[in-house]
This record gives sequence, C-alpha cells and structure tokens, in this order.
Amino acid sequence: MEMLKQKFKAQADKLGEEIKAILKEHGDTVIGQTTLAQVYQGMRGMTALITETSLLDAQDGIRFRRHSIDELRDKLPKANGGSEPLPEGLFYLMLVGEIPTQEEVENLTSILQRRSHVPSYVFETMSALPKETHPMTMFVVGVMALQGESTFAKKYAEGMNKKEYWAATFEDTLDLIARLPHIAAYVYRRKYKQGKALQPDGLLDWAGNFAHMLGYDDDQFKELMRLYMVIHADHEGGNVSAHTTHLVGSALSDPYLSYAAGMNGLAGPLHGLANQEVIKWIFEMQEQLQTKEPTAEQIKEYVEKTLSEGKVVPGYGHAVLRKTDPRFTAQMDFGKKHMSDDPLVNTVWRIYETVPPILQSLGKVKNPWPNVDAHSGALLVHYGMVEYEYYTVLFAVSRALGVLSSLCWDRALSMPLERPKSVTTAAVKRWLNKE
Ligand code: AMX
Repeated sequence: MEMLKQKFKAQADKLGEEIKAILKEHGDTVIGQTTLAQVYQGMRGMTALITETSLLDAQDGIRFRRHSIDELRDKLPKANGGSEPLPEGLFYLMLVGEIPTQEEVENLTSILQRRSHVPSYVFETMSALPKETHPMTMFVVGVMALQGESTFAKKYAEGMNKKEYWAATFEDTLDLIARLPHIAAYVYRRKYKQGKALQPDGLLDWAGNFAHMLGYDDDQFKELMRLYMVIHADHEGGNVSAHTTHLVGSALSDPYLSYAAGMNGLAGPLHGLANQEVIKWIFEMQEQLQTKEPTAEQIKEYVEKTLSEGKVVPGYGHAVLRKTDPRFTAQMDFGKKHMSDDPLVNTVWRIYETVPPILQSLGKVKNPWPNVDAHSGALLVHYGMVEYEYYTVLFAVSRALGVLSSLCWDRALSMPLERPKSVTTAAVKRWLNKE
C-alpha cells in the first residue's frame, strides 16, 4: 500500500510541476470560444475540466490513460484461469498511469480485502428503509451511513495541513472501494433474496468476490463482473456522475460525500439508470408482442411507438460519442463467446441493426448508435440476474474506480473550489442590447 501511495505521490508531484510551468507560460492561451447556445444547452463541447484518468474520443470511444478497452482486455492482468481484465488493474492504471504487473494487482487485491470490513450499523441503516426503496437509494444511504468512517473528514476537523489532503483522500478512496461490494451485495440480498447476506470469500479478487456475495458463483458470471467493472469505471470528467463527484469534492467534502453525490446523478434515467430502462423496455416489448424474439419489423414498429409517445429509446445516443460505443462492442464480444444462442441477447443485437436508421431518420439525434447500457442487462439476465432495478448499483460500484481515482488526483493537484459564473436571461438580453 505504501508503495502505491508513494508512487502516486511522485507522479502527482511531477505532473503538478509540469502544470505550474504550463500555466506560467501559457495560462492566458485561449483554447476555445463559448457560444450562447452552449450555455443554454448543457455546455456540450465546452472544454472546462481537467480529468487525468480517461479521455473520450467521439469516434473511438473511451481511452483509459490512452489505452482502449480492447487493449485493456489484452494487457491487464487476469484472474487465475480467466480471460477478462481485473478491475483492480484498471484502478492502478488510472491512479498511476502504468499498466500493473500481475503481482502489483494481486497486492492491490489483498489491500482491498484487508480494508473491506463494513460496520454493522451501515447494514442496520439500510435495513431501516422499506423494501420497496429503489436499490440506488439504499446503496447511497449505505455509503452515507459509512461517511462517519472518513479519514479525510476526521483529519480536516483536527486541522489537517492542506499538503496532507491527498493522502487522506487516498486512504478514503481505498477504504471505500474495498467496502462498496459489501454494501451493494447487501442491497441485492436484502431486496431480492430474503435478506440472506453471504460471507465474502477472502481468496477471490474484488469483482469475483462481489459476484460471490451477490450469490453468483458461476465462473463465467465472475468473468462478466470483471469485464463489467472495467468498462463502466470511467468516461472522462464531464458526465454527470464524474462531474458531480469532482464538483462536490472541490468543496473539500470528503470522498464518501462526493461519491454519494455523484451516484445520485448516476441514478438518473438519462445517465446510469438507462441500463434498467433498456431491459424494462425490451421486456415490455416482448410482453406486448407476445414473443421472446421479435422480428426486425416488429422492433421497428415498437421503436416508432416509443418515439410517438414522446419517449427516448433507452441505450441509444450519447452526449459526446458519435459511433457505436466500444463498451457495447466488448459486451457483444462477450455474448458471442459465451451465449450466442440466447434469445434476449439476440434481440439486443437485432435492435442494434434496427434502431440506428430510425433515429437517424429523425434528423435531430446526434448519435443514433448504442451506448454501454444497450447491452449490459441482457448479459446479466442470461445468468439469472433479472432484477433490472438493481443494475445501476453494479454501474455505481464500477464507477467508484474512476471517480475516486480522479478525486485523488484533484486533491494531489490542489484543484480549487469549482465555481463557474451564471447569468440570468435578463442579463443575456442586456448583453444583446435587446432591452
Ligand atoms: N431516442 C430518442 N430521441 C433521442 C435519443 C434516443 N435514444 N437520443 C437523443 N434523442 C433526441 C433528444 O431527446 C433531443 O430531442 P429534443 O431536441 O426533442 O429534446 C435530440 O435527439 C438531440 O439530442 P442529442 O443532442 O442527440 O443528445 P443529448 O446530448 O442531448 O443527450 C442522451 C444524450 C444520452 C441523454 C440521449 O441520447 C438520450 O436520452 N438517450 C437515451 C437514454 C440513454 O441511453 N442514456 C444513457 C447514456 C449513457 C450513460 O450515461 N450511461
């Protein structure tokens, strides 16, 4: 642990010096213009944030420290006998910018194992909620209950020197990532499996153990969880969950508070909740059409109905991407390898052939291609996880790897309070001399 921490600190100090020099020489360089439309329309395309962990290209998709998903599947260490990358390896890569060795990943796995204890009051707090509570609400309540454990918050109250912020954030990050699978698994078992929590398996990796605690001991499901935890981890800094975590963290709210805030954003249907919306939409289509495998023509009609009701087609479109999401393709690849004759998975692939031309024909949708959420549910259903309301919690556990490693960078680089300027429409009219 100390080695990883020191390595991170050395990298951060080096980059911090480079940034200082860049700003000294080029701080006044203009990097873009802002239009009024951007200010009113969700700040699309406005470069306004620094996020070191990943970068999204509209055509090629996400790259984590310049590595594509395909490269990660190839280069990151695997579990014994497995072929999907271990998410601990991606976390290491996002933190220090280097692909770790097998040994470095195994060390990180045991560090997380050692820190994974969740105090019983956290489970008691979650269990005080009615069972009907949405799994994301239960999950965030669990995270908030754990906030009292924050090293950052304790040390800040004791008058911590600002030079130590990064170290306290680092400690909280590891503790929180280690504990999240327990909290998430508890939500699942309580809501759907008569509250029967399962004990962790100390010999398993982070994602394998999560699968085990959820109650899925099939080796293929463990592999799916490893892949799932890798592909959902980060998507540069402007998406709602990453940006919110960064924004709230900029007030020096500790990592528990910041992550919980970000996950409330992930719980929105235009963001992380889309994975549950996709499968719900497909199940409703199957029910209405009375078939498990609708034809392309039937899908087309159903999509048109969805659009005519003023709804979006879930799992399609993206604020930045303009091609098929490589996270969708990676899951398709997993599906072809392990379940090529599954009717639901085949339906997802048929939707992929059918939906883009329909969305394209509307003339307003900037990206008619599928995103990560269009595929994930069908793979989970294949292994028996049909409780789609739970899917965003899986996304949230994975997203912790990205947003929390970014938070470590924020504090190590002494990023300040975020506080952009806002104006009223009356002020805009005055600018435009309309008043
Ligand atoms: N189905 C129908 N209409 C869509 C659409 C879709 N999948 N995607 C975009 N549109 C519509 C928008 O609603 C908007 O219509 P309006 O002008 O009448 O309001 C118009 O096309 C232009 O939107 P855009 O610029 O292409 O998209 P955006 O950047 O504003 O929004 C996103 C991006 C993802 C919210 C949007 O594509 C969407 O709602 N998709 C479905 C929900 C979804 O899959 N979300 C998950 C995204 C990935 C993630 O965060 N997990």
